[in-house]
Formats: sequence, C-alpha cells, structure tokens
Amino acid sequence: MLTWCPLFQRHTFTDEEKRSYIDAELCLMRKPANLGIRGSRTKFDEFQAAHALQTEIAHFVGQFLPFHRLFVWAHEKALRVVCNYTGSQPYWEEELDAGAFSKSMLLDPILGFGGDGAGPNGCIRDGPFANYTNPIGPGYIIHDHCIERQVNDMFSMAALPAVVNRCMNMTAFLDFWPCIEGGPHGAGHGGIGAEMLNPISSPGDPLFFLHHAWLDKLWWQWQAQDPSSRFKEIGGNNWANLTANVGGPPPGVMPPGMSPPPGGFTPVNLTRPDDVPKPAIYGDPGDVTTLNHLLYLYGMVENRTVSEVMDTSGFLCYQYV
Ligand SMILES: [Cu+2]
Repeated sequence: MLTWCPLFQRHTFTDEEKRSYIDAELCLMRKPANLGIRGSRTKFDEFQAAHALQTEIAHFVGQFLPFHRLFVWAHEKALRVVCNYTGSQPYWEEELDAGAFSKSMLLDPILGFGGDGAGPNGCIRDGPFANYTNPIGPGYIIHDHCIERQVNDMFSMAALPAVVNRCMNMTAFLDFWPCIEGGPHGAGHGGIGAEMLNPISSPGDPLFFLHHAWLDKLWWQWQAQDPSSRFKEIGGNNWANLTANVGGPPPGVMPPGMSPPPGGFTPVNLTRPDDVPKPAIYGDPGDVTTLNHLLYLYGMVENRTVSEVMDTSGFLCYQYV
C-alpha cells in the first residue's frame, strides 16, 4: 500500500534533499533488473530500455506528453518502492538556466549530477554518476559505455521564457504539444547533449527525469489554465517515423569516432515474445490518439489509459509547486 499522496514536485531542494534524491538514483543503478528486457542490468537501465523500445510511438505523437508523464512517475515510484526514497521528484526549471546550462547548479559535482563530458568518448568525469556503465545506446544498440554529455549553451536557449511562453499561450492541445516538443523539449536534450540528445536512449542520463518533469509541469500548468476542457483535451497521430538516422548506426555501420565492442553490437530486440501485438496495445480505432489510448511500460507499472494521466490528482497524486 502506497501512502505517499499527495506529492509536491519541486525545483528547490535543500542540500540534504539533493543528496537523498541522488542517493536514491544511485540505489536504482545497483538494483538488478527483473523485467526481462534485453540489455538491462539494473532497474535504472530498464527505464532506458523501455523508453528505447517505444521511441517511435512516444515521440512526435499524441501520447508524447501522457507517455512521459507516466514514465517520469514510474521512475519516481521505483525510487520510492525499490529504494525507499521519501522526498519529492525534482524538476529542472530550465527557464532559469536557459542559454547557460554549463553554469547550472544541476551540474555541480558534489550536490548535482556532475559536469560536462570530456575526452574522446565524452564521458562525464565527475559527480555521483561518473562511474556508471550504461548498457544501452546510442539508439537501439546494446553497448556498454559511460554516461556521455556535450553541453551546448546555445541549444539550451530553447528554454528561454519567450520560447516557453509562446507555447503556454497557445489555446489548442494540437498546437501546444508540438510547440513544447519542438522547443523546450529540445532545450534539455540538446543543451545537455550526447546521451541526452539521443531520442531513443536519452534516459541513460539521470538528468532526463528532471528535464521531463519540467515539461510535465508546463503541460500541467497549461491544463490548469482551462481545467474544464484541457484535462480532457488530447489528439494527434499515433505513429511517427523516427527510424532514419536517430537510432544509432544500422548493423555494421559505425558512428564517427566509435569502434565496435568485441563481439559486435546486439540490436535491442524490438518485440519481446510476450509483447501484446502493437495495434492492440493502443486501444484507439485508428491513427488518432484518444483518451482510451493505452500507455504501456513493460510491466514497470500497470498499464494506464491516457485519460487516467490527464489529471495528476488521480492515481498519480502529485502537484507542482
Ligand atoms: Cu522520450
């Protein structure tokens, strides 16, 4: 029985709170994977794999915001249930660091997530996650590597208040969601770079969850501006074609500067034998995302419909402060 409701997701933490969030993430990185997803060794890896496996149905589609809402929540739930975390899910208020991610307190080596990548592989060199071996990525390939970053302050300008506010002032979900996905969403991914910039394997950098919690907060704020309609407003296409050039190299082709590991790469198996056939997992009659659309996380948390995550006061039970 979970008794952590209601939750208050925050962007200001005391030093003690920062330490306990980071400790919980490190704990997730030590707990063995148990969902049977190829390539994952730890509970942390499972999030990366579950995201990779659903990249094409979770980005540039109507369920982009609902999927990532459930995904960030499932990660927070794992911190709590598996690692006894009792604090809040932090979100990165990226407007405050827009254009200057390299100076963000989030990259602090002691109380943050460590700094920029360096050296030939772009590995992060300091901070609590510098020694983590990430098994998935780039893209769909299974390949042990460090957590990589390539901080880019120019890309982080997509988090500037003017960019964010432009989206927030849109009145229709079908304008708001692509605006967020194309603009502020790109700030965190492009501004941190490398691991985070890969649309498939990006949850291999723990900053992913603070970035997407911020996007979720923007959606939550946008919904609250007109609660009677926006807590029910969804739409968009169910399928996106992202296979070209974003998933790492096709078999046998190496990205510049990389050499193949001994034994070569193993592609992540995109369909597990026990997967529900794809058309059936959505619950939509066609290529339009509806409130009945099913969100699926490989058994990390139970399957939920889009309608169940529209309002965070339901089973999600959190609010942003
Ligand atoms: Cu994503």
